[in-house]
Amino acid sequence: MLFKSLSTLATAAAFLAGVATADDVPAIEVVGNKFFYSNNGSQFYIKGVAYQADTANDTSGSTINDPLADYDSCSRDIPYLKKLDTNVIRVYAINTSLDHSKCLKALNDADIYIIADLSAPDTSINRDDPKWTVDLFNSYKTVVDAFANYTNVLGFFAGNEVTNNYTNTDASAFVKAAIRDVRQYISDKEYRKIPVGYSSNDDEETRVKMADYFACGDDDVKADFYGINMYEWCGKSDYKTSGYADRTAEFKNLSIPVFFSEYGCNEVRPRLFTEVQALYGSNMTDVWSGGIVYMYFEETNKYGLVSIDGSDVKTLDDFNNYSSEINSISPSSANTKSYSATTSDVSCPATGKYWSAATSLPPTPNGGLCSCMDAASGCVVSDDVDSDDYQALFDYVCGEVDCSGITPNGTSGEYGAYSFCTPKEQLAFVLNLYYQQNGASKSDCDFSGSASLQTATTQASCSSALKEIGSMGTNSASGSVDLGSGTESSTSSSGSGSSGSGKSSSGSSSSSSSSSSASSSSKKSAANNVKANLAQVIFTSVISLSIAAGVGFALA
Ligand SMILES: *[C@@H]1O[C@H](CO)[C@@H](O)[C@H](O)[C@H]1NC(C)=O
Ligand SMILES: *[C@@H]1O[C@H](CO)[C@@H](O)[C@H](O)[C@H]1NC(C)=O
Ligand SMILES: *[C@@H]1O[C@H](CO)[C@@H](O)[C@H](O)[C@H]1NC(C)=O
Ligand SMILES: *[C@@H]1O[C@H](CO)[C@@H](O)[C@H](O)[C@H]1NC(C)=O
Ligand SMILES: *[C@@H]1O[C@H](CO)[C@@H](O)[C@H](O)[C@H]1NC(C)=O
Ligand SMILES: *[C@@H]1O[C@H](CO)[C@@H](O)[C@H](O)[C@H]1NC(C)=O
Ligand SMILES: *[C@@H]1O[C@H](CO)[C@@H](O)[C@H](O)[C@H]1NC(C)=O
Ligand SMILES: *[C@@H]1O[C@H](CO)[C@@H](O)[C@H](O)[C@H]1NC(C)=O
Ligand SMILES: CC(=O)N[C@H]1CO[C@H](CO)[C@@H](O)[C@@H]1O
Repeated sequence: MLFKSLSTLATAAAFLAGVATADDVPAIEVVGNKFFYSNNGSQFYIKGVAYQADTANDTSGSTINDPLADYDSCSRDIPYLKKLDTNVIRVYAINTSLDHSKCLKALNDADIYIIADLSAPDTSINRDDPKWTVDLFNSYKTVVDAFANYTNVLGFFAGNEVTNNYTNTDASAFVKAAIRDVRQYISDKEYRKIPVGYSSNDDEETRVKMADYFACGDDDVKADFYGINMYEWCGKSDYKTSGYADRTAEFKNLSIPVFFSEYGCNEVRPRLFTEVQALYGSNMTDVWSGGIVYMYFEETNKYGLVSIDGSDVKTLDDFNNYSSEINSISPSSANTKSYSATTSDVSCPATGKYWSAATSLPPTPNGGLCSCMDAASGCVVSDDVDSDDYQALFDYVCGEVDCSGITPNGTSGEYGAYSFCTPKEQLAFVLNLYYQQNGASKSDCDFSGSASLQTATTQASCSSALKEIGSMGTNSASGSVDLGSGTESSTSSSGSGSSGSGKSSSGSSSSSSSSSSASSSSKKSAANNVKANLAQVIFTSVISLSIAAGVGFALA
């Protein structure tokens, strides 16, 4: 008993310290283009099942049916997942205000890992209007925070099928920025080095270029892994006819792990899952790290392995067929002790008709900078304007002034310095620009009552960044000033005319701790943006200087 309580104590202590305990499965790590168990260096193949009910219903504004927040359900299903030798489940949307500890622990005890999507229906990058914003980054951070302590979290997807054909490849620049920033966040928080990747669709024209795009570049911008949702093998196909042979040839140069982030064509039912022998056989295992069958739950789209009726689980033909296939594989196994990566880094895809995402990525969202700008604006949107009416204001004002400062462009690689701010903050920026350019009289800040004057203030910690960015918002701040951690409004937005006159705090030596929290990598990318935008800045400045009498902001 003494022995037991000692070990319980040790476990409790380790738990409190956020350290892996003996009961925790070993973390999975990436070396070259493969996954490995961190404890013994054995290769890890994903034998996965997509596990989330009602994803088809997940439209914006709907409630997330969180598969890891309901212990009754996950504990009901784990024995069935084990019958399929499942070692990974993929979950698509998490509600971070719910508790996931019981399901994560139960999955850990069953040696099942999780790959979680960071986005959710209301919080994702929109391919038709892509942005990488402070709000979105914050919501991705909360998913990372909720899962980071669990060693059975294999990784995160920073997006699923965002770019889906050659008409919207620019959206991939924003997803790649999300990967860069989430990886940096994991490092800044001193979490375990949890891999962050992307899950793509399988579009003929973009699939190779997209994989290369996510895998290319410096270590601090590359994805840790790449998934492709693969539905090419239907019914009784084979390695060549299905397209798998061609895909394997196309992906063999990737220097990061690649796997099927969904698979299982259901054009012929019941599904036979004969592709399992190919995927885990020697034709493919040098290139691919396994796959995730779509999906556990039977729904109207007829992709289920089981149907659920309350606490009853009924296995379907697909379950039995997949079970016999997955339980009969024995893929070859590499080991980190003898493995050395054979693939060198791919180069970024050339741009052309079918690929137009810039390699210059959007800046790291920085809420502190937005607050600085907001407070420094003399004209802002009135508080009583409904956010539904913001677009009409943008449409009007951006017809009058140059809105580059709030506009991101993933094709040209030019991103306004305030393109990650909230719509309200962005309105302050453009309304103020209009106000300044038209002579800064009260009537230039009205817009039928939608805009109002405020006393512009610039805190000491803001002034050099605002100066660098310039009145048009088209340059970017170097990382040399501490603008806070990037969480919402970390600098007190002394917004509405707080007594202390225009240039208020400039003198006060409060110069908030200069320990630059801006990471070296974001510094580097900020510096790159400065270069990328310089030509545009010069150009814009020439035009705008003649219009804007002086500097639009209250610069200290
Ligand atoms: C993770 O571990 C850290 C360090 O012990 C702790 O502060 C934090 O609350 C834990 N987070 C979760 C979500 O359990
Ligand atoms: C390595 O560790 C994993 C996890 O404990 C285990 O499943 C696997 O069998 C081990 N590999 C070898 C070769 O012992
Ligand atoms: C999701 O949609 C399907 C089909 O439209 C419907 O049967 C099901 O009840 C919906 N589930 C939820 C949770 O709304
Ligand atoms: C998340 O859970 C909370 C608490 O149950 C609930 O109020 C909220 O609506 C949920 N959000 C989503 C998007 O499902
Ligand atoms: C590309 O995808 C969008 C969004 O799904 C779709 O509306 C459009 O028709 C597609 N275009 C082509 C050329 O496939
Ligand atoms: C893979 O790399 C080799 C050697 O650099 C090259 O010849 C080949 O074209 C590449 N294949 C693909 C699909 O990019
Ligand atoms: C491996 O490739 C060969 C040559 O294309 C093919 O004949 C064989 O069926 C493939 N093996 C599997 C398991 O698909
Ligand atoms: C983005 O830049 C490209 C290339 O410079 C240009 O053709 C395109 O119109 C711009 N897009 C927007 C939305 O401004
Ligand atoms: C390959 C295989 O296992 N096929 C089976 C799939 O399920 C159907 C229906 O149960 C069986 O008839 C097949 O033999």
